Amino acid sequence: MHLGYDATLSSDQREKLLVRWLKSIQPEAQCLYILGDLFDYWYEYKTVIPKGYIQLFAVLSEFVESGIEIHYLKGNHDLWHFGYLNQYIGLHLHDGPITISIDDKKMFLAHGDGLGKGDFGYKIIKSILTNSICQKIFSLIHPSIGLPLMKIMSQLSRDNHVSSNPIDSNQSQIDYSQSLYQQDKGVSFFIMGHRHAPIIHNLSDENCTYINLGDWITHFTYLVWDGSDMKLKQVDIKKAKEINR
Ligand SMILES: [Mn+2]
Repeated sequence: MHLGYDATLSSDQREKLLVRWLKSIQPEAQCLYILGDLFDYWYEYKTVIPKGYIQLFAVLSEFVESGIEIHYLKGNHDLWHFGYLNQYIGLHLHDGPITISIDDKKMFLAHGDGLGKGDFGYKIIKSILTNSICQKIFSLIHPSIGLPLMKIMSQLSRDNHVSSNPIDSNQSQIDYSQSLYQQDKGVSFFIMGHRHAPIIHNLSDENCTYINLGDWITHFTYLVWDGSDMKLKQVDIKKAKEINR
C-alpha cells in the first residue's frame, strides 16, 4: 500500500479503498496476512505515532475482535513498528519471514527485501536501520523533524528498477525461493511482495509456486487461499474511481 505516499490515487483514496475491501471480506475471512510496506514510512516513538489511518486501524481492530487473526510482516518501508499495532489492534507483528501451514499446505511468507545472496549495500543499510542504538538516537529527534525525515528517506529508498517483465522484476526473489525449496521440499508456496509485480510462477518443481502479491498502487491485487486453490485477484478499479470523485 505504501500509505503516506500519493500515487495516481492519493494515499487517502487508497486507504478508503482498502477499508472498503477489508469490510467486504470480513464475513468470510479467517486470517489476514499483510506482507509489509503497508506504510510508506512509519516511526513509532515511545509516546508518539504518525497521524492518521484511523479508519484502517478501526477495521483491523474489528477483524481481531471478531476472531480473524492478523499477521503483519514488516517491510523495508515499515521497519520501525515496535509494538503499537500489537498492543492496540492485537495483530501479530513479525520482524522477518514466517512459514505457516494452512490446510496441510506449507507456505513461506516474506516481504521480500534483502533475501538471498548479494545486495550488500542494502543489507548494511538495513542492519543500521534495525540497530537498537541507532533507533534510540533517532528517537531523540523531535517527531516534527523525525517524521518528515523518515518521509524523505522513504522516497530515496523507492525501488525504481521495476521491469515491464514480472519475471525479471521478481528474479532475485524467485532464485531465493528456489534455493530454499532445495532445502525444504515440503513448501508449496513462496509468497512475497516488495517487487510490486504480481505473478504466479511455477518453480522448477511444479509442486511449488512462487507468488508475488503485486501492490495497491498500480495493480490493486491480493491473494486468496480458498481451501484448495491460491487465487491472485484484483479489486474493481472502477470502485477506486468512484472514491476518486
Ligand atoms: Mn518493499
